[in-house]
Amino acid sequence: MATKKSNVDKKSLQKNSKYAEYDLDGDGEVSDEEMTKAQSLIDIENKDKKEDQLRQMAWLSMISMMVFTAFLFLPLIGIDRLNALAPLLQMFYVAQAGVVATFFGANAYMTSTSTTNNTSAKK
Ligand SMILES: [Ca+2]
Repeated sequence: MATKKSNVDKKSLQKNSKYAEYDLDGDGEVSDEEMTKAQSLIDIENKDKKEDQLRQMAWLSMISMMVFTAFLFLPLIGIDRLNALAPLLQMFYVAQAGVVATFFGANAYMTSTSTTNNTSAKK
């Protein structure tokens, strides 16, 4: 009776489980500590991907402003068309600069909060 109960208490992963890779020390058991470690690794990877994406957006905004400005100086675009599009162009520059400014502002804010957290954790 006691052996039957211990069999019910013992849990195992299904065959070819995607969680089997979280057995980091290879002892055949996925411990709570390994699951926590794996979760924090996933969180770090996701945060890294998110930061990469934000950086790419900021670069794209800066490059698009430069390319667009260079494009406007080409003789392909008539002065009358430029005058007609002036309000749209102003909006474009403000929006792109807003993306870049938000990126730098958010970065500065996150850096200051993480520095504050680190210094308060050391105390
Ligand atoms: Ca293990």
